[in-house]
Amino acid sequence: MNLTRRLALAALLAAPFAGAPFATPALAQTQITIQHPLPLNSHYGAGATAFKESLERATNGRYRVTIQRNDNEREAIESVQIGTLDCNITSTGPVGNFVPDVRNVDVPFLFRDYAHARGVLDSQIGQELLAKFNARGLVGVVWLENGFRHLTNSRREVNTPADVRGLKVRTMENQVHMRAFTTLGALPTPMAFSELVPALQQGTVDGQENPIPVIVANNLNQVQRYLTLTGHVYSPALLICNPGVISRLSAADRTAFMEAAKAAQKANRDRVSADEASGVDELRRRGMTVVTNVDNAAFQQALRPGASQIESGLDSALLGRIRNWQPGQ
Ligand code: EAX
Repeated sequence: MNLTRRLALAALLAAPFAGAPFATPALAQTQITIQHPLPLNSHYGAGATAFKESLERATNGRYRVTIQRNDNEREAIESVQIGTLDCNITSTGPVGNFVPDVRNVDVPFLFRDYAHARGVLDSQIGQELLAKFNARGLVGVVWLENGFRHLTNSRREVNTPADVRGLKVRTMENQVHMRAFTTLGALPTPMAFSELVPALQQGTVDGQENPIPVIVANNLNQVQRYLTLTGHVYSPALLICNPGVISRLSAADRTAFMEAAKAAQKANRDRVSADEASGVDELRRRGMTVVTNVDNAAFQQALRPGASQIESGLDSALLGRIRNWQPGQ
């Protein structure tokens, strides 16, 4: 090889470093993916977004959070459990199939109002329930909120428990809820949220039950005509993660992670409160017939004959603690 060619080759080999400062290795970045079943513009999306912004800011971008929609909560929990998904936000509906103790918070009319529900879940009682996830290959990171569930259907106005009789009602895959609707004389049909709208469109079911934020965010008014504000169940939600996500955190990053979880809880609950304040009027505006002055005591009375069945296998002492909980406890 002649001198010219050797000099050209040497110049070529030196070029990448010539004048270029030694490229500092890009700071290692950890990806965390969170799935949830609703539109980003929803009470779950608000929580996920707050988590993302808080953690990315607190770690100067060393953590990057990706938010995805997956409207099959049970499948998402399974993915978190086997480790193919980092975290998900879900209502407690399907969670009792993974962490049986969680079924205790799904009992109809267990929580008096939002203050009672939030107070209990933020108390020692809530922490004890979160600790139950560890033995099941999951981490219950923080309690979030879905809201008080109300009944919708497209067959008739529901004013009293007797009006529920004979309705085919989609429920979550939750034994406690299914037993409650059976007690009311309905025909409970459990299915994942991902199957709900097609089932309503095809008439496979007449109705469903969900909190106002879910009904509004998913435009269920397009497939349901009547809304009855039964408030029959308070539906908690959760941020659940794979244990590996948590165990890989340094002490400092774990603090940032938990602060992000609290930010998610605040944003989520604030959005539920906002949707509760405006959602019923919005659904009326969209054309739903809304029954507001519901005799909740009549629905509680109608469920009493089934109470032992509904609460079968649950923790009666825990249910008593929840019912008797007062602020400051
Ligand atoms: O968590 O499945 C349901 O009805 C849930 O309320 C919904 O997925 C939000």
